[in-house]
Amino acid sequence: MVRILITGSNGQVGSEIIEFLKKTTDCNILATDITQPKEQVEGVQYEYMDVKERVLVESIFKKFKPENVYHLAAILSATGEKDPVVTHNVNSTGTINILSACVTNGVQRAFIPSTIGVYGPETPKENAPVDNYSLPTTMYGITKVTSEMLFKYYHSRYNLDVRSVRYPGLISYKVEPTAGTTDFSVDMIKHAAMGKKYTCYLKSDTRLPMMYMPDAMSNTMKLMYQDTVKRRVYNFMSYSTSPGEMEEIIRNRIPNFQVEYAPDYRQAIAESWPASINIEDSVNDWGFNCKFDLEKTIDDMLDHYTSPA
Ligand code: AKB
Repeated sequence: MVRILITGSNGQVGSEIIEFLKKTTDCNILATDITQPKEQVEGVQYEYMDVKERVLVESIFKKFKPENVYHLAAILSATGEKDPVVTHNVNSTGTINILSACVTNGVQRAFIPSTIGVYGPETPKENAPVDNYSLPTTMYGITKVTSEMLFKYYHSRYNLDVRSVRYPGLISYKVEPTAGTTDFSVDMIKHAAMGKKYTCYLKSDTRLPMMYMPDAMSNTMKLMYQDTVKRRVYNFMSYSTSPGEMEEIIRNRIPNFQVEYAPDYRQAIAESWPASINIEDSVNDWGFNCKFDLEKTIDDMLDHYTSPA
């Protein structure tokens, strides 16, 4: 039974990873976060852990002795702009604390997600290359570039097997995203399912890379189960879409759905990111592939909101 420690376990990705691992692996999971889980998954242990607290992190690792780690605790782009110092402490200090604990406790493999937020305004808008990102303009992006540099350092200096993907906007219904720039995608579908008008904080033609959570999970696990990898970080994206395009697809299913556009500070964040990113290495190196296009994503999301299991 593989011993797996997860940080940020109550978040949008954390809660899905726990479910996915439970279904697909014979594992003993310690789920950690700074908040209580809304629902506890049977057979999973839960513990308070603030990744900023190095001594606490070390002691929990020493006690649990994880073989694999999924470090998901992070402050996302929109909230990140509200308090840059806290964002830096959680995202950068938190990451080095986890990397250090992985080395001192002999962790075999770690997953530390990155983001399209590492790209900045000078990056090509379309098909942004995996290796050539410009300087990000958000604190979230700065901390994630730092985190990529930190895990590459820990890999080359300590031979720690860290793997990472740059997630695009992730669309999911289980735990909603609360703090990102791409959250409109989930909010819009949810409002439509509830028969409510939606006020979107981005302009209708703002295109961003996106992906449905089941594809994000299956591809993340596929990467984690490769014996070896050629790169430490891979790009993930299923489709590039905009609020306007999503509105149109939803309106084909719910004709009276209404959207109003009232861009706020998140527009500048979205405009600093590429509209699409290059996923060739993910496809060629280990067979990245997605089942859900945008229409299928919207249909599946609407189904879950209107007839929850
Ligand atoms: C955000 O919007 O901050 C995140 C991300 C793209 O990393 N969803």
